[in-house]
Amino acid sequence: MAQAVKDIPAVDFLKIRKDFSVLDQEINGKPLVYLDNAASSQMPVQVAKRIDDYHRKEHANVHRGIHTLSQKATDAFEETRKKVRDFINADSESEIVYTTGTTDSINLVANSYGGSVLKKGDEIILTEMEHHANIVPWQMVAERTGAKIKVIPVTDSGDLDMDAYKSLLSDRTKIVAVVHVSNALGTVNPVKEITERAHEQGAAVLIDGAQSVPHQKVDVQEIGCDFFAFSAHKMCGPTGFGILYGKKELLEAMPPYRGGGDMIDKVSFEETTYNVPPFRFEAGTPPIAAGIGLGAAIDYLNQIGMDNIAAREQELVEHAVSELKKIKGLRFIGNSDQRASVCSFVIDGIHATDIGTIIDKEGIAVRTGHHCAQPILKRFNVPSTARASFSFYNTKEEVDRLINAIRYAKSFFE
Ligand code: C6P
Repeated sequence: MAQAVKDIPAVDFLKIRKDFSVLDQEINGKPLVYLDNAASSQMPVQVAKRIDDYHRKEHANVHRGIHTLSQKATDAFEETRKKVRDFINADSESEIVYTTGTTDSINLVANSYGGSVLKKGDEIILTEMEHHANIVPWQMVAERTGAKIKVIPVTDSGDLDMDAYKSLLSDRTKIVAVVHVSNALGTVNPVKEITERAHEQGAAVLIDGAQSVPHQKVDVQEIGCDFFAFSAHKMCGPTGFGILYGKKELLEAMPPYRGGGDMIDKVSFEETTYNVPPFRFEAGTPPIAAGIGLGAAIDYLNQIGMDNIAAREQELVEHAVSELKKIKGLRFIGNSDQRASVCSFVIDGIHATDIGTIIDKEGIAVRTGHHCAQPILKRFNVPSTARASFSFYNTKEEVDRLINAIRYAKSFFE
């Protein structure tokens, strides 16, 4: 992911920032500095307008009506599937399943794939840095099937211990589920290598891409993974919508996860047969407007270019790291060389919540807490961290305001 700052082409990010009207406001009497992008990114006016237009002019249910308005809504909704296919370089649209977000995507795989292949004594490999969304669904299916969970440990720098991973793999391993970019540490994991090793043992691989897809070019065929999950609301799109990529042959062999309308072929009280993927996994009326919104978000990101976005965010995070390092008593939780746009830290003698509360009064929004990743905080022996997470629409001046506000917060405790 790391890209030299000098490689950034002439993209006018200050002009782009004007698309995000939400940023143009005061919080507690100070200009807002929004550095909680890992929790949810902001939406540009182009995406908001597309969703609004749909509601005003195109709304009807999808996949059901032969009437023109329903056809129009269906076409717009299905257009997103093609955009997602191209955005992550999937082989076909039928590999793109609509879900309500990363959490839903992982639950789908754990229940449908995990529930049908796992047997007593089989093993699922996770990492110590997983978000709860990539832990709890596996614990639930492990309990049901008798499978066991093994965990790849994390080194002091916040990297995966790849030697430990290799020694955990065996012919008992059936699934490896790994986060691409850690929301709590910022570490970018070597998902291609992880996938290759797992495949050597015949295990399937799921990548949690919630924090990678918004920040870098992702190519699922290049990674080689079997499943890949992400959420629209972290990539300039709306809440309530997400994607599960799954290899065609795996999706075709998987049983449905939820029952209802749209996921069936024929229904009778004697026997029900199911639709083909991806529709087999999409029961009920979907979040149509949100799906169309994701399509508009992808158009928006493509217009800027994912490589430009990655380079811009790398510049911001490098500036933040070098300035944060100068603050006495500040310790990074996660200090990998392979870091994406997240800085997670603690400061001696100050609770993270106090940092967050004081700097909020200065208009600065960061997340504090366990970031829904309690095991990795336990690994580093801290109950919570303060986390600044960056997007391409942030500025160096905003990073400087963060640094000043942290120094100000610190002064209360000296
Ligand atoms: N992390 C954060 O502040 P959903 O809620 O389904 O859109 O995404 C869940 C999820 C899964 N994996 C990773 C790596 C994530 O970062 C998240 C969401 C947010 O870090 C909210 S807890």
